[in-house]
Amino acid sequence: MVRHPDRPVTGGRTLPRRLARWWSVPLPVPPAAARRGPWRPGAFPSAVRSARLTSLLGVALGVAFAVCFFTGLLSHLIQHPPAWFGWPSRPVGLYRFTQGLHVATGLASVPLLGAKLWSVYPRLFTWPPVRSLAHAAERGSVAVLVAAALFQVVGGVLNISRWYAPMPFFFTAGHYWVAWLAIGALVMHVGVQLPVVRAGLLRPAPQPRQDTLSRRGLLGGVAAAAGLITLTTVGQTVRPLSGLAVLAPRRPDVGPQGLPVNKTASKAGVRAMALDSSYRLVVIGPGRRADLELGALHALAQHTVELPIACVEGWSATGWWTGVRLSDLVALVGVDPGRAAVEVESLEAAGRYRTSAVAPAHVRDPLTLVALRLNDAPLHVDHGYPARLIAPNRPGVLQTKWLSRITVRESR
Ligand SMILES: Nc1nc2c(c(=O)[nH]1)N[C@H]1C(S)=C(S)[C@@H](COP(=O)(O)O)O[C@H]1N2
Ligand SMILES: [Mo]
Repeated sequence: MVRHPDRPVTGGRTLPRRLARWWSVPLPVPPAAARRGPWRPGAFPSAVRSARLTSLLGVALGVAFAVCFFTGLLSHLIQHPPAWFGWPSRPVGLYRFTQGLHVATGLASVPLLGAKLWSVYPRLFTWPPVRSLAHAAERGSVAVLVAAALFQVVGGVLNISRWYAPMPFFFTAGHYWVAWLAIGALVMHVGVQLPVVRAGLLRPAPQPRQDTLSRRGLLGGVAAAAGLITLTTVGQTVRPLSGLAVLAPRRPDVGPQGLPVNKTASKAGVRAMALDSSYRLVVIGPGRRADLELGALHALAQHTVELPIACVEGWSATGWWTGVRLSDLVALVGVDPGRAAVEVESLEAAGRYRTSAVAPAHVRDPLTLVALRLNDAPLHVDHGYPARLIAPNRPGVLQTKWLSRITVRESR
């Protein structure tokens, strides 16, 4: 389109331009008499609130949310891999690190989000409440962001505390989809607020009034709260700090054989079957099948590896696992372990974690075991006796316990 120099850029006759004008047409201001309560001028006298404070908190929260989003997305992709996605089996503790970071940044967001909402909530009561449709849309997107952020942080904390009653939906699916909503609204919010943040951070900090909490004091308090929460929870996955993990929902060293238990054999309804002497592990290949009783499994070459269980909930614990290499079982049914994909099944009749897929990288890794022993003793029934999968760099949910069947197929 050729733009004539003296034709104004806005105010043309094209439909988008007319819409844009209509979109920002000022709406009528409600009568002044309606401006009461929190809407009256000067209803929020705190001198601590400022564009600078909100900007600093916003930057910290933005970084925490970004890290939390990407580590969470990674965890989702590992558990539900699309065709283009491959997750390596090394380094052994990579998932332990990324998921520890996911939960740690989520927990650190609690005080950051609280302070950020406190610093901006007077804006809920701007006057007039809606200036134009554009203004209404912007306020609506902030409402979505706040609701989604609260949903993610509160839901995440409930989940790691294993308190599912307030969440009458499948947590993982809700947490995943609302994460996209939150990150979309966050990107929009950052786009809209960037000039404000820049100005807020470049402006010199104004002198706080003497009689109130200082801005520096508030920021210090928020940083201290975030630090304290991190210090008292991160020990659930950072072993040297486990002594400080007083607020962590799980102690990484409490449980049978010194490891936490996610779901007990009784809860999974497999206890009797797991302890029955007629137990067999069935390995099925494309052309051959092996039914292995416990004695036969013990008669195969045994290997011991040091590997962590790294739960999606953010706790992790290292054990010494002894058992048969998965690649040896694959070879037993005549498939080249270098080119095999596996599905393992548990004795559980139902439940989300009764099966898991093992991708070729993990199948051929010599550290991937069908473990029969833990820390130099037979596996405790709650840790998956008679046999469980343990593989390097894999979420806990995929370390299937009480194995009953292994299906092997050749991969391209
Ligand atoms: N069959 C089966 N295996 C399972 C589970 C399960 O519910 N059923 N829970 C998984 C989860 S979420 C984790 S974190 C690990 C925990 O293993 P542990 O209980 O031996 O510590 O087991 C995994 N294996
Ligand atoms: Mo888990």
